[in-house]
Amino acid sequence: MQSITPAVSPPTPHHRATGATGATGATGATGATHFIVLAALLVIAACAKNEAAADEAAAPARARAELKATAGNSVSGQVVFTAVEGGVQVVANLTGLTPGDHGFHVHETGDCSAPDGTSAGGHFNPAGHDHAGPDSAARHSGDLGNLVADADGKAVYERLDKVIMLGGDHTIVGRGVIVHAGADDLKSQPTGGAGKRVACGVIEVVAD
Ligand SMILES: [Cu+2]
Ligand SMILES: [Zn+2]
Repeated sequence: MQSITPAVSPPTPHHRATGATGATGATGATGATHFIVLAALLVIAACAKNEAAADEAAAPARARAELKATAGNSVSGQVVFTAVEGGVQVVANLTGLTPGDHGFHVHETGDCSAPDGTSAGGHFNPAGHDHAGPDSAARHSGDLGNLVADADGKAVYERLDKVIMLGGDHTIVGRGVIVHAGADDLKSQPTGGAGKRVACGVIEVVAD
């Protein structure tokens, strides 16, 4: 603050002198204005830098969800989310599925207490987009498409996703992961018509 005070005060005494000093006063005022604008920009830049640092500090490198079967089902497994260059690597391994496609999403609420998994709420959608496939430009953040189970009911899913985030306002940490009984058609609103929820898990940070 010491450096700002002298830059603002000098023009004042010059105004008391003859008419010729009007220009001097104006120049001094302009200089002071520039200085204040510059100082304000520096403060704004410093704040932005601090916010970015806070976001980085808050974003974990890895998160995981242990999926457990909802009532009447035997699906279980694990989903791991790892921060990588360009996005988040999603790797899921599930067993106990019926062969074929199964809708696979991050849901809004990390609550699997309801026997049918409905306590996890709807698809996580912080940007207010329509439901879509994982590669659509506009989609729910939680739209991860389908798991594909083989004849033995096992599914392995791997995807580098550029939408979901492990930190910041739109973090998926603390939210739910749901696997559905049927296929996500990637277009029906608001859930892709994927049917009942057969497994549910809560996304938690993995300690290093
Ligand atoms: Cu879902
Ligand atoms: Zn969706």
